[in-house]
Amino acid sequence: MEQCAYIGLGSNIGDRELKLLMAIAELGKLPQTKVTAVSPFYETEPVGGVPQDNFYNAVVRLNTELAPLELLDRLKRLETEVFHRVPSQRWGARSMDLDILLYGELVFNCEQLTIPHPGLAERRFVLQPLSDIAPDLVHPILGKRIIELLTELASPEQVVRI
Ligand code: PH2
Ligand code: MG
Ligand code: MG
Repeated sequence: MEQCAYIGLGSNIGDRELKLLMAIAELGKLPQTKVTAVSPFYETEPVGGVPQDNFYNAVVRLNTELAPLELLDRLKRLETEVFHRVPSQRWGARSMDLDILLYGELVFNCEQLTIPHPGLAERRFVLQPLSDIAPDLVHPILGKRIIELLTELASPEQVVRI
């Protein structure tokens, strides 16, 4: 069955804007998947305490028939095969990070994958672009709209629309 999934994109190595554009094109090439919305791009302060360059972040909405773990496998393959991502420190710099943020109203947890993404509600670099394309979407665990989560967020991290 076709589902609506939201993917977080992030890059802080190389030509970050080009990488986001390439990632969106690659997502559009996935089988049984269509890109149905793309957020603006943001330059964002790195979160997590590791000194590193600013990220570019964005969020994409997909309509997909891929099951969550199939989608995860496809995203991991894009990260390594197209963007040559190498294993790095947790929270460290990355050529491309593709995270499943939400998948319909699914609440799911296994060793490799947690949906909704556990950091979603605390990260301005996710909530800001997500609220640009889906302000009224309700978080399936917290029961709040994305725009509310963004408004309530206390964290001072800088996100600047480019
Ligand atoms: N991703 C991380 C850690 N910190 N900070 C920003 N600004 N943007 C990210 O995409 C990001 C991060 C781990 O995935
Ligand atoms: Mg991530
Ligand atoms: Mg990731």
